[in-house]
Amino acid sequence: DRLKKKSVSISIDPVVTSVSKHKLWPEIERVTMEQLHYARLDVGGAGGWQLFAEDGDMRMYRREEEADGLVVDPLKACHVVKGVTGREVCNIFFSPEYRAGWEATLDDMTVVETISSDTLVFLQTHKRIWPASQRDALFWSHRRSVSNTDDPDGSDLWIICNHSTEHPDYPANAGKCVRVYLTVCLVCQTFVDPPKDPKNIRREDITCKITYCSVVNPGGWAPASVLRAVYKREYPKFLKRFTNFCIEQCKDKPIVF
Ligand code: 16C
Repeated sequence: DRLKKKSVSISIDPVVTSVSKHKLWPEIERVTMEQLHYARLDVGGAGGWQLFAEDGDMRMYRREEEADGLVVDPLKACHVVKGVTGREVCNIFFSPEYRAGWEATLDDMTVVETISSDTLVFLQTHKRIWPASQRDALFWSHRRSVSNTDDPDGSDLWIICNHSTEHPDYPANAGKCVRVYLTVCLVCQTFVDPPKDPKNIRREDITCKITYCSVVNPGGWAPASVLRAVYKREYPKFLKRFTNFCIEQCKDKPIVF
């Protein structure tokens, strides 16, 4: 038994060892697990969520909130997508190579640090909304799977958590952009119906349940009415475009569970 323990401790992936020593790691761990908990809470009841967009299986809720006079309305969305797994959807949301294919508000994206294969730091500039200044965002993005013992019908969960950070080489508000501050998470779970031997599962048997939560602080002045109008238009557009992109990307490829 002692020997067994020893072999476990020496087989730890060196990347995992180094990521857990990174100065951001305690924050990444904490925010990711908080966001997972928050995403799994129901939108009914005392949360005060109001439905603002609905299309097929997609539902989008928001709460009107302000911080220091700026609109920071939290958003929560649920969607059901057929033919893709949670792992595939999360992989597309996380991976830099797909971003330009679905992120319609993007002007530019750079990976400024690779903390691990599942943890990157992104600098993005977004399209300008007249009459406000252009915005940029600097955030870490973390991907992980979480075992899901409470739900015998579903598979493990996959989560991507994005959260604003700082970097000495990319100070906020130094150029023409105003920096936004964001906390975003995408949580996905795969269901197979009817249940089958894994090697016989086809894309039409799989369904992915998606929860997307977002809070974006605009970081500086932007008219509330313009912001809320942009929210109302851009979030449904994002979730439809993103999920259609996932279906297109995956359709002729082997299923990745
Ligand atoms: O979660 C999403 N994308 C991820 C990967 O890119 C990541 C990024 C979040 C970006 C958050 C918004 C940054 C400011 C956008 C400026 C809006 C441009 C609109 C242009 C319209 C012509 O987590 C998907 C994100 C979907 C974003 C929907 C739009 C959100 C509007 C938020 C408004 C923020 C303040 C803008 C102040 C002028």
